[in-house]
Amino acid sequence: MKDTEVRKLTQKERARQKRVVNLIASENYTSRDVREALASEFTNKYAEGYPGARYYGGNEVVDELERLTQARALKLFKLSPDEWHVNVQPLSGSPANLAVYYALMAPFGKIMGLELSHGGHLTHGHKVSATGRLWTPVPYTLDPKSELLNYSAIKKIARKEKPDILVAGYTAYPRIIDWKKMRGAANAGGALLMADISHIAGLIAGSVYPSPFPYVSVVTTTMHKTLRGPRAALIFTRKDGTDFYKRIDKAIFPGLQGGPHMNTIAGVAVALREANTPNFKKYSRQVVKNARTLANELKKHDLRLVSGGTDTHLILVDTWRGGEGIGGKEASERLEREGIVVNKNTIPFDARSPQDPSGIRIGTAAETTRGKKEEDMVALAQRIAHILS
Ligand code: DSN
Repeated sequence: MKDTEVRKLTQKERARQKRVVNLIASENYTSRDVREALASEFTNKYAEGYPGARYYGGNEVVDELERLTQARALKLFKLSPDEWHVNVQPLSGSPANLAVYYALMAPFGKIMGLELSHGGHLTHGHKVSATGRLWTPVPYTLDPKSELLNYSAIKKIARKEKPDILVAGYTAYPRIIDWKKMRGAANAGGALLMADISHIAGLIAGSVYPSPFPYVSVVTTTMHKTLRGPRAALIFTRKDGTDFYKRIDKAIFPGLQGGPHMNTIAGVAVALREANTPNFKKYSRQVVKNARTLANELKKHDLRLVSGGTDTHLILVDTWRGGEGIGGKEASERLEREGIVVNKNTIPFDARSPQDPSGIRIGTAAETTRGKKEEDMVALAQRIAHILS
């Protein structure tokens, strides 16, 4: 690279990434092939529209690329093109969720999502997000005792509030979601069920987490967390006789986005192929094994985990313990000083602020990509406990 300033920063960031232990639950390391696709000539091409229906010339190759990416996305999740459509153009997870709401709900329609501080997402109808201002949020919470989803309570709210869309799939929920029960809750309220599997998509692809596809109408996911792809998102829509998938395509373009980032879509295609291999299945199994080991070891060191443990890549640690411990901000800063990067995070029913919440969120996807195994998790738990004590 001739630009010495940017080259130096790139080198600095590469060195930082190599130096630290990365336990950010939503990050991962892409392969060299994914990065090669991101830096390819596809970045030069404008391709507003969809394959076979573009607004610029010279799109014969990107048409092939987009169709290939769609086919790979459906194949990865074992979906038939007769039953499911996939849009591979969303720039990231938030625009993908926005597009679904924009396509399928009238203004001020109701979005029923898990409260952000309980593990939901801004775009599941939080009031500081456009999704909570343009539509009406109907939040649900976790059970205060078990810190798990309470399906009968969710069903009750759905029955009473009759949301347009019920969102399942979270950013800080370490447990299995019972998709069938969520379907039951959606049915009780006459709602469309949407799964946002951004965090768990790689685990679903690797067959270590139950698939929502048999139960839902729409699935959104980012590519860059457990799926180990570039920063991008996908929207899957069931072809159930409605025109929902056509409406979602229109919401992405021309509704909300312009030209798709074709170089990113090339990276998505590469990542989807990588995820459809026995090696990736092995990787996903190891991600969960590592998280379980880390969780069990942290508990041995007397740390309190929200919900008591994990079924996924993700662990939520209550560092505050009602005032006996330290806040999440201090905990994450202490860890970072020692080369362990996590994020501070609210815990369910958190009495503290999101800027200095009661916990930290830990994930094993990135370090598992780097080859870490259970024995490394044992040592890591010891270090974390020592730093936090
Ligand atoms: N940034 C994502 C996460 O960390 O879970 C949510 O948008």
